[in-house]
Amino acid sequence: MKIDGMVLRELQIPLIRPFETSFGVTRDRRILLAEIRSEGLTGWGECTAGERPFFSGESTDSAWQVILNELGPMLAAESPEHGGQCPRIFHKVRGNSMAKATLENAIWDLEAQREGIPLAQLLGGVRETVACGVSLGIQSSIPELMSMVERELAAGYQRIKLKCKPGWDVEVFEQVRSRYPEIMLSCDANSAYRLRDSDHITTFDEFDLLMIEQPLWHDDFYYHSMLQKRLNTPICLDESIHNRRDALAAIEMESCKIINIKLGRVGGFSEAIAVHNAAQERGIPVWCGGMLESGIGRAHNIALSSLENFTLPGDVSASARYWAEDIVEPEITVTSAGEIEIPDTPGRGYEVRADLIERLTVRREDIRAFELVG
Ligand code: OSB
Ligand code: MG
Repeated sequence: MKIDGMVLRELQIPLIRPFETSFGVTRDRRILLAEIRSEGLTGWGECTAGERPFFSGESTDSAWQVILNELGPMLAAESPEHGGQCPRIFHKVRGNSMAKATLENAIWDLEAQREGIPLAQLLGGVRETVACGVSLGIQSSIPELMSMVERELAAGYQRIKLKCKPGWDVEVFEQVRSRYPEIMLSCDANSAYRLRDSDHITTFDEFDLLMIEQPLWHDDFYYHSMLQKRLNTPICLDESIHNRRDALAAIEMESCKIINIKLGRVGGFSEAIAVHNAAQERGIPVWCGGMLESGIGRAHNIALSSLENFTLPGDVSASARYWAEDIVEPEITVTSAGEIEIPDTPGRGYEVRADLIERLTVRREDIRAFELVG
């Protein structure tokens, strides 16, 4: 398709409440959006990099630089027909998967509109609804957390995930589990533990958790496989999985029994589908992770979650949990059964609010096709 223009923007949007993980607190998001125009249509992509390089090595600023100076010009030079061509177009750039996903996902978004089919269908999705869970950050007290759990269960969410770290774990699990013996409960350490904590982590088994997400190092498979041997609770890997090969290695080594797929972390829809398929063929369930996205990233997560092997509730939840006003309409809502209906209209299925995006934009730059070196 002929690309008529590409724009990169940074939006600054406060979260309605701070989100705390083992690696830090996020209060205000700095979100990059790519807008790719072709033949009267506009595809949108959202960058899921954090403000600081604490979840992965990428940040809002690194992605801005890599998109403008490297990936954007490569894409402009190729004018791909399909989102699936993007990994080849970008292959010279190592890493920077969240920057790559920003552009690749915008191309898929555009392609679905051009074909006049829902993005979920273009991806090969088969589901009509997404099962939704929530990820609850570390709170200043257990009673505060308990009231959040109560509110989210009342709203219908099917699974509660508790962020944890040394000092915010067993006591918290004990209280939540004793009050709610039957709920689907999991935890996410974001790499907060070390191998010497293995005995401690095995005590999590008594809380009947659905999974323990990324307990050890962000880049590890081997020590997770050692830990998994000692645990009854399944380990789920998030940070460690960047592509299909990582998924295969983790499955082969028995480093995990469940995989969290995040579009940004794996570099976009193509690799997300490849990870999904590899896991499905080996009987490993997957679910869709979240990165505190605005409505555009959220719409893309919803479409991805329509694939068959997304059998566990994702961290895909309502816009109103994050934003006073979302940049898409309708905003994303969850039913009292804890589900999001996957749109059956062409493209991403949620309109962008151009006026609001303009108001929230703090920098904007045209992506240009430079003379490429090498
Ligand atoms: O590990 O899943 C994670 C947010 C930022 C960085 C990492 C993670 C998260 C979440 C939030 O858990 C999920 C959401 O978007 O609600
Ligand atoms: Mg995680």
